[in-house]
Amino acid sequence: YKTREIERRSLDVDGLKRSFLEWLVYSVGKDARAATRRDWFHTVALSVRDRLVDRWMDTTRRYYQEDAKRVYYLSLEFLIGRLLTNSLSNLGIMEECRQALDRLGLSMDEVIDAEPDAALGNGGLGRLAACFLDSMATQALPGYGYGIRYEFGLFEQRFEHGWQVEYPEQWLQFGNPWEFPRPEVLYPVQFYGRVEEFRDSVGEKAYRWVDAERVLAMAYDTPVVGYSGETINTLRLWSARATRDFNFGHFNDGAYMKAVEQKVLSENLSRVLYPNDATETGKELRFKQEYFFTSASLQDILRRFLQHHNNFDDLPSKAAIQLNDTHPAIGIAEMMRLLVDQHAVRWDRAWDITRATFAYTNHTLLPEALEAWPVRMVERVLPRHMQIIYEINARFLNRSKARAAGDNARLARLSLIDERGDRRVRMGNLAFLGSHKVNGVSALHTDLMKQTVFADFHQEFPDRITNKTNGITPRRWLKQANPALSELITSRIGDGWIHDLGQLTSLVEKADDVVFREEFRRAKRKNKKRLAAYIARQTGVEVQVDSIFDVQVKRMHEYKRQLLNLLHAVALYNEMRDNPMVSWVPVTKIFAGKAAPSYHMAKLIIKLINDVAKVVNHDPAVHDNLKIVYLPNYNVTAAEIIMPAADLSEQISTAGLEASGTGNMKLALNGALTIGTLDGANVEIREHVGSDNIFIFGLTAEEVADLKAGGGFNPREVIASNPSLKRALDMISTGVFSPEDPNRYHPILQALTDGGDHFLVTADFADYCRAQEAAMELYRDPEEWTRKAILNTANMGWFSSDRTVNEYAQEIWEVKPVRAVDDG
Ligand code: 26V
Repeated sequence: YKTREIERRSLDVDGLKRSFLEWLVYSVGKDARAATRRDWFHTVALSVRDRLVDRWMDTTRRYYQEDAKRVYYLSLEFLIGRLLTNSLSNLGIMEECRQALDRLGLSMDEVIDAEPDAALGNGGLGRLAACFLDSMATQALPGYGYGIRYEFGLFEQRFEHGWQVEYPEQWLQFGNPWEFPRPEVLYPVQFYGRVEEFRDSVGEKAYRWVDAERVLAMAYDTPVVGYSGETINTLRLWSARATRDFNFGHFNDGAYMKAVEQKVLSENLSRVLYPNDATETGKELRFKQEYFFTSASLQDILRRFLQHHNNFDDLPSKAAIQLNDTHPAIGIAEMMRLLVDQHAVRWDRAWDITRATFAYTNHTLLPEALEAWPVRMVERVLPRHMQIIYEINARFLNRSKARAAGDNARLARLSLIDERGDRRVRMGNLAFLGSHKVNGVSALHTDLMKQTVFADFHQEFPDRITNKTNGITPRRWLKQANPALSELITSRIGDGWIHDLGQLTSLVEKADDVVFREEFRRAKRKNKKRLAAYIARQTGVEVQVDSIFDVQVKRMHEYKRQLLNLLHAVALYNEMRDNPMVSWVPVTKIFAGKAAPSYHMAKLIIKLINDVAKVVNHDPAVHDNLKIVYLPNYNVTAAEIIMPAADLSEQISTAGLEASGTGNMKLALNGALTIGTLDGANVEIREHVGSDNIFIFGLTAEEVADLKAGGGFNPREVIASNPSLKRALDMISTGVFSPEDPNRYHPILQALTDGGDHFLVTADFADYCRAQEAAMELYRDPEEWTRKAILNTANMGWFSSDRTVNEYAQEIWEVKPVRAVDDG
């Protein structure tokens, strides 16, 4: 037993090798000859997991013993990706593991590649949550992630004849070696039923939620390894289980089959991640998912708090609950219910405690993305919560300044209930009112929050809105994804940047060092070769490593304007054909990203990109100077190959519509130059990297707002006055790219003309082409391009999620690091 214990902890090559062999045989149940790559992945993951457990339990004990204030990050999404490289790298045993596998005749890269990508999120919002977990653990902050253990992550995207087709993403099919099921951590969550009024022991009115259906939430814990492995935090994901009522009891007349059906239905709660559809509002299952994980998390948080306390006065000084968007905003009402109904706290006191505990992050201003649940549904699914929401609303509106001023229009805007049409609960207003701090995710976005969606609330509570510009973890997005550049950086400035990314500024002077530039280019080239091989494998298209890798990778959405990029590609294609004697800078346009399954326009744009790619890539007239590829199934794993290989980063959303962006940060950190609008965090990226080292174009957010307010924009005039734009659009509309179905793209042309070009693609086209030409011109001068690329990497340190999380910790959560006591 003793030897085994030591074996499980040893971090050297021999110890690793021995524990691989032991795990393979005794837990995976295979011998080395029969083992598949997947078996080896499970073997290695389980061995690595052994080496986390002691420190994980140490961390948990440390927090418990110090009764430390904890942060609870409630998020419907955690876009984690793979964990093997992450764990090895943060534990510092990457090389040891590689050698141990080598001695067994195995390739580490193949083992790494056998891990499925945990895609429990849609895009930026979910990936931000994952970066924050990494940064909290790295900085010894007592942070817990709470979410849902979806059986199916974000759908797998394939192309069939150029059209997006969705397949289920079965990441758990072969088991998940990183998680620990906790069948004893189980909470009931109720739905439906009705509310009874009664008199409590002192004769006051009180309420009881009765006749409700019950589902159980069961915990699965995943360790979150901070850099150096000193702190290991917990991600707790909830899975729906039917209550025992379904399993026992007496059955007759087919009631048995009904009961089993009911069991299956209640377990559907954690079945699948919603793919950010345009049609989510009104989807009862989605609302139930939100309440399911929020209620279980709050019950767990209160249980942990009550281990040390016997009343709730100190809750705000022991727990900070961060709402990642409004998805867990029902938690405000749930906390009130738990305090008032279950723990007999008086309303006013409960409200003060709730507000002091919660904070809310807003991630979008797009009106169609703001959650507003029909009152009719909320009162049916959560009748007691609907009452509580009415009570919060009545008390707030009674005291508000607007009432004093008799401004009824303003009162209607402040209300938690949207009374226009079918009545709806505005979850953003609920989250705002129930929180002591509300933050935006970039400076521009936070300003716009104050001016638009939350203008009235901002007047009412002028100190509540604060900015916390997003960040990304340098461990995954530089150290792990880009070993070539990481090693180069470390060779010059040491490895302190890994936990203190601001140290990259020491590279500023290296931009003028020819040798460093040469090595920087060599690292980029290596990454481009790796991406070129990936592209060939995934799409069959051969791309030139010497071409500009012009990258736009993100969810497909009209406001992100992939269409603008594509129109430039068509215009460039025409120019190349018109002027075959010019020595063109070769360009590879790389697209990747999923469209929501019901977002028809987005799917049509994907098809158009694939159609244009087919024509361009096979046209000998462009002499391979232009290639267009759309990589299928963009996910974290693909991003780790793409980000390090990019030369040009497309961040071209209509100004005012992208809250922050985080892909922009990953690309710039890896030495891509940005071509972008002054939107989201691009504004701050320009401030940090310098306006000479970024290609900015297009209307500003203010100009966009003025243009819309004035109603003065006619896309047809813009098109008529720009021959290259007109020609590109004519080609699309006459079926040059879709001869078998010439009218296929009329909805797109319609949207750009009669539709009013809502996202100002035509309005920004000319300036975008100008910026693209500037980029191509600069690329002719490798020294100058590299100098600017280095200055990007060197000045992106501020965008580490360590900085972001620190700002939250100090200004919103008031939590401090809890480090291991140095017993040396
Ligand atoms: C959701 C929906 C759902 C309905 C249809 C239209 C639509 C459009 C956008 C969204 C996104 C909701 C929230 C979100 O994911 N925001 C993203 O958050 C990132 C992290 O803060 C940020 O970098 C992105 O700019 C922002 O879009």
